[in-house]
Amino acid sequence: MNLPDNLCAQLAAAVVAMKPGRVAELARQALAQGIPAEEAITNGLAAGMRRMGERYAAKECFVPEVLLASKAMYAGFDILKEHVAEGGRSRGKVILGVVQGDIHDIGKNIVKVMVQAAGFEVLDLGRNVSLPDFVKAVGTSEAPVLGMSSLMTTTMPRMGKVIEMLDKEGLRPQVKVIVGGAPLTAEFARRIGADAYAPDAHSAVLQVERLIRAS
Ligand code: B1M
Repeated sequence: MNLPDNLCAQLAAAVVAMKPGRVAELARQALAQGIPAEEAITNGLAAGMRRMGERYAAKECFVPEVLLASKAMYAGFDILKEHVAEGGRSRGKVILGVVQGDIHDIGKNIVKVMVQAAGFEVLDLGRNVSLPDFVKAVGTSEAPVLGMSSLMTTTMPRMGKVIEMLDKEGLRPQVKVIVGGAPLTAEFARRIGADAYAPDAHSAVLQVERLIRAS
């Protein structure tokens, strides 16, 4: 049996079981065994939340259980995020936020930690961010990359609206836009005029690196 994989599977199972104490204990065990924090977050915590999403979609659980699972997820995340390898000197600034009407920020918070770990400075606007606030942040921060997250089919079109607003304000040439979130696809990102799409936190880092190189 591959022990690190097994520990990640146990972490995912403890998230699904909604057990914060067990998640915290397993997170510490993972670190003690030398499993990289990034791996425990991606293959353990995020995998557990993905599984919870499938259970919710199949009506095997309901909102209170999902909330308890996310509480358990954060019990591990708070421990592991302190151990994500630091990237050293800032390689550039990235604005991140979840679009207006959407409060799903677990994925965005994971992306944030991974992007910071890769050495980028993150200006985190939080969740339910109004469209003008994204535009204002681009104008005032002069960050070369804007990242938007959305978890709902009802809120994802707002990413396209932000891009249109950036265009209208003459700010589009100065910023590359990356989008992500479970319901998105590369095709959707292309259609709304984004410069990049990432299906997970690891590819988000690779895409941000590519965008910064191109800016
Ligand atoms: Co809600 N929810 N939820 N929810 N929730 C979904 C999204 C849903 C698909 C569930 C379902 O019906 N099957 C559904 C949306 C349907 C649709 O699309 N229209 C839904 C709904 C309907 C709702 C409510 C409306 C429910 C209600 O009140 N009736 C309500 C909405 C409130 C609002 O936003 N206005 C609601 C509430 C909640 C909770 C509060 C209970 C909780 C959120 C807690 C929080 O985030 N603080 C919650 C949760 C947890 C979920 C599910 C179950 C799980 C989401 C999650 O955390 N995934 C979700 C089901 C699902 O997604 N299948 C669901 C784990 C996370 C690690 O993955 O966020 O995908 P994810 O992030 C990944 C990648 O997508 C990517 O990297 C991340 C890490 O690998 N990524 C990026 C994300 N952002 C990125 C940005 C990037 C790049 C990559 O670049 C910038």
